[in-house]
Amino acid sequence: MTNSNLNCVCVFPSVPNAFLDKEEYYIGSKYKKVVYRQYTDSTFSVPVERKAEEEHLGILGPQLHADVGDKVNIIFKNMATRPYSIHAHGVKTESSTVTPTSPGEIRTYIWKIPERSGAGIGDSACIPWAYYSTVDRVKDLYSGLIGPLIVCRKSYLKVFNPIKKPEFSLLFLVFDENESWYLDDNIKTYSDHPEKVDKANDEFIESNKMHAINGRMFGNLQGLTMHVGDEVNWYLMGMGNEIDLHSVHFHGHSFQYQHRGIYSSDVFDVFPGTYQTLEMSPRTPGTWLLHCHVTDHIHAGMETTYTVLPNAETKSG
Ligand SMILES: [Cu+2]
Repeated sequence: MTNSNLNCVCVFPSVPNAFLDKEEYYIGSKYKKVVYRQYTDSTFSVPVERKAEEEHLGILGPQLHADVGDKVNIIFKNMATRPYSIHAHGVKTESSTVTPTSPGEIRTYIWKIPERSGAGIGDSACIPWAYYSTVDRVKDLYSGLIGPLIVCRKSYLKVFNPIKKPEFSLLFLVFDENESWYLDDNIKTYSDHPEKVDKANDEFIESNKMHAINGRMFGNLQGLTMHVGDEVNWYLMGMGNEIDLHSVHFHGHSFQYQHRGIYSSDVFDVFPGTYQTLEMSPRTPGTWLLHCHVTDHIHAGMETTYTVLPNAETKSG
């Protein structure tokens, strides 16, 4: 374990930029999205309140967990205004097509978790996949429908619970709001002069590319809080376009990852459609920068912080 970045000076851009400013007619920093959210039962009357350890998920749906060999029933109600679905990368379904669910409709999606979806010999015990909507994979994703599915080795949960590791899922994705189903809504709601918007204008298009971690930018992703002594799993998820080549850099701590061997680093590259578990043992209390290392993406806001609190032992010692 190395702490080579302990002395980094971390500077956030102090001037707002093209992505956040509304100027004369841009949309600004806030967009209407559609999201996956959990309910207490199939009446869909009471939403499950997010706990502190889930706050970091931001725009993501809930962290779903399954073991290899499990059959997962997802009861899905579409409360949005256009057809959507839910399907996970890496799972087996009975049909080769995923049936869309119309607004107001309830449908059960069944996911089987085959051996091949679990960790390989050289992998961490739990590995992330993504679930998303497949009615229009591109537009549904950019509209906001995505979440993490964590697949663990068979019986891993039984063996290791109740010693639960803190788990943080991070999606590095430039949300291209030009591709969202809600672009017209957003122009109408948030632009100060919707009538002046030219959707083909290059600067307008650029202003809608939101360089986000879990849908949040410029240090606004909250809830990445852990303690000295924790064994933390970070689940990195990559999605998107050719712009979505992200070098995920943690200040303050290195992590370990497995790929036919165990490696230590503090940077890990994610590409669209790739997922990776990083294991970290935080030892140094503080608030640390966590960001994409691509210069353009730093300027555009793909950065946040994580906080390591001292544990009781450290405090008394
Ligand atoms: Cu990046």
